[in-house]
Amino acid sequence: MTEQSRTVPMNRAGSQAPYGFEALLLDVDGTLADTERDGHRCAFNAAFAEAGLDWSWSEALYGELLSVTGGKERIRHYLDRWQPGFQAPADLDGFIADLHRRKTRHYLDILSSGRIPLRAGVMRLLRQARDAGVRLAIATTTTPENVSTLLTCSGGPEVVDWFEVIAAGDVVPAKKPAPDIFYLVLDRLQLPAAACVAVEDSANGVRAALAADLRALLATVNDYTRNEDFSAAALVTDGLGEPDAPVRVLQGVLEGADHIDPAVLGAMHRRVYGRLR
Ligand code: XBP
Ligand code: MG
Repeated sequence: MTEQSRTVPMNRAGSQAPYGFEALLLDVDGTLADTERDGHRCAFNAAFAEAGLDWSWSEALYGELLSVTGGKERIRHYLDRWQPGFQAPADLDGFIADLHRRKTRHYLDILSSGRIPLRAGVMRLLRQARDAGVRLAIATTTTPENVSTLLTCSGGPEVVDWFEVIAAGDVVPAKKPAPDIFYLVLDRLQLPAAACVAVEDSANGVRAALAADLRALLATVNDYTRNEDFSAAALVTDGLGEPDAPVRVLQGVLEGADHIDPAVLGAMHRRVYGRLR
């Protein structure tokens, strides 16, 4: 089965819309795990060194480069903006693709070392959603193999199959903030946006989700994204939290809860759509 869509047995509960929504659509980088600073950034730098290039993306510079989604697109943006004098080879696309293949190899090594844990609450929420019969899907800009390796190495070998759809990377013509990847997931799930909840970590991701009319949208910010514009998200927190580690609410309401679970997401969904969709 390709990465874009998987058919797995109905969730354990086998029920539909247990909390008023049928599917949970999750972003990967920055949402499931803080992969950018110590993962992707280090892999890019290792690829540059391996290719004999004296480029090195600092944490600060990488924070600026994250405004461009997609690793290949990010390299091209870096060349245009920060290396205007670079003598690019005639086949620039091929040069960038080769650098990105090298980067992905280094990134998979980093993931396989287990150095990038899932964010607090992610496994709990996935289990709770799955047990409640909420369908799970991924909508990400990153390379498909990065997703399965992160889920396997940081979640467990069984976690990949919890996702009915994994839509990732170049499977769509336009990456976030374009809505394409979310449209692909909704199409594979055969669901309207109003039947779903989405979770993102960046302004690009929020824009992409909202452009796909996924208005029941939680943003869980991180160090790279906390100063971005999340005003259009239904709920903004500093993460998913845990029962013994309350989240901080940056926008919206938790109605007495102190961490994100399917009931909180269902309440957010009801606030957005009302009881009747
Ligand atoms: C984040 C991205 C990705 C990663 C790098 O994806 O924009 O491009 O930064 O991964 P998302 P690749 O937040 O949508 O999960 O180099 O494989 O693109
Ligand atoms: Mg992200």
